[in-house]
Amino acid sequence: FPHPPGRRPFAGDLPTMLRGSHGRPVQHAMEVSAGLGPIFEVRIFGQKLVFVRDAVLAAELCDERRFEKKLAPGVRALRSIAGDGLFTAYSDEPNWRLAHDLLRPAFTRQAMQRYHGTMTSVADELIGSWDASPASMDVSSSLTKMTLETIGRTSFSKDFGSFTRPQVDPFVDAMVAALRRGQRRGTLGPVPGSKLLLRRGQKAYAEKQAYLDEVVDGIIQQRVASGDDAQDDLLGLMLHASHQETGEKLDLVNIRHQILTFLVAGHETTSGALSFAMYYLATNPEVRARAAAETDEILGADPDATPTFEQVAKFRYLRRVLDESLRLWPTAPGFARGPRADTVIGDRYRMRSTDWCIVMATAAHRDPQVWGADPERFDPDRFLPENVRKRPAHTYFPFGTGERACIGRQFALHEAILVLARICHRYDFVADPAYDLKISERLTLMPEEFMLDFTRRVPET
Ligand code: MNH
Repeated sequence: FPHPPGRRPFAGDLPTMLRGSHGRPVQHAMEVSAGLGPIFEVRIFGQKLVFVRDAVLAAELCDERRFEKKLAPGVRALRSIAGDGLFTAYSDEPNWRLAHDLLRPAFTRQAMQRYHGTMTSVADELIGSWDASPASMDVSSSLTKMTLETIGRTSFSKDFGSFTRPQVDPFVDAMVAALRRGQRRGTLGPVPGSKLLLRRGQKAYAEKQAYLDEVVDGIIQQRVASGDDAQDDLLGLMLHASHQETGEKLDLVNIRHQILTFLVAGHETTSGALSFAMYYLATNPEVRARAAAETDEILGADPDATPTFEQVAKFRYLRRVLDESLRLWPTAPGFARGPRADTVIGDRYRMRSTDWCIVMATAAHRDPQVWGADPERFDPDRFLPENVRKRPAHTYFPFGTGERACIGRQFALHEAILVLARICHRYDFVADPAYDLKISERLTLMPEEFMLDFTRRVPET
């Protein structure tokens, strides 16, 4: 496969991938691979990574009969935190199927109805914090507080006090540190001597890990001790549901892995998606006006109105804004796929059953073959039903694909639309023209240093 110029003996493409990357491997890879065609490879000390940029090739890799999810190094590195939890489980690990079958009821439309009240009150706390200090708010960090509270409270009855306490909960600190460590391990993995490099900070990390486990085990024990055996949230299902056919239940270590999985997978991806949507709303006055008009139409004249459960599904324009934001910046920027048996992709590239490649959603979502001559342009109307129908299947995958696709998709969409509606109904906000979109990477993509002033608006009805 083509590779970026400047390959060296031993280190391979590592110098190219590091130089000028500034801790932003995805954005850097987009740049260095721009001219390399549909598929390219990067060699790092003998380890070969293959990336797919092309939408048609990506669609082929989504064929579940021929391909399945594999764990990219960055995901494998998370197994020290999340073990065989849903996201980090190997496709053939028995606990994946068991947990998937047991936990699916937590993500039905009926379940969303149960979470709606909690989601609403967390959104109220966010709005309260912006009402109280409307100038120069850091959008991504506010939204990250909100999504963490939502997943914590709806799924495990855990309140992190993000909006009510001045200090960040130590659990959140420990989780962020553990993730950073995981990412470092993922990147340094193939580098000779990485074990030595990683030994630094090993002890502090082990302490953080132990603390995370302790808090989560505390959450589990508290529920067990309460005698509450309802199965109406994730934790209840994890503890008390048994498999319809086999009667099997999740064990306590796996439940700990699942809780950490949901806390990690369930908040930064959603807050990133919301933050990008806020960025595009704040920089496109006509989009913002249409969004605000839609909220006035559905919510009416009362600026405190909160969408009901049924109303959330009615914000079709806001949904398109979110879809289009996730097209340009899929906050989970890629996923790994490999063949179930030796095969050929794109009619010419041989893949063995042990091979795998990373589908670069950031690149495939901008492929002109699918998205037209101006794929960089933000245009929510690309997601009008008549336009969606014209596109080939499996060319838009912000939530992954197949049976390992995101289990939390409906949850994320319900929460995101609910809060976007409240924000667009209540405030006007304009980005500082001097702000250039800057994106940080920590497994997920997130706008950085993105500040907005919020002005109260009067709904027009
Ligand atoms: Mn989520 C898997 C993106 C919100 C829980 N998620 C995935 C995958 C993508 C993804 C992509 C597939 C990864 C892969 O193939 O390796 N997730 C998102 C995005 C958002 C999101 C873009 C928000 C926007 N995810 C959420 C929320 C939750 C969640 C919210 C929990 C409430 N996601 C998961 C879990 C998996 C997953 C769990 C693993 C599913 C599996 O493999 O069975």
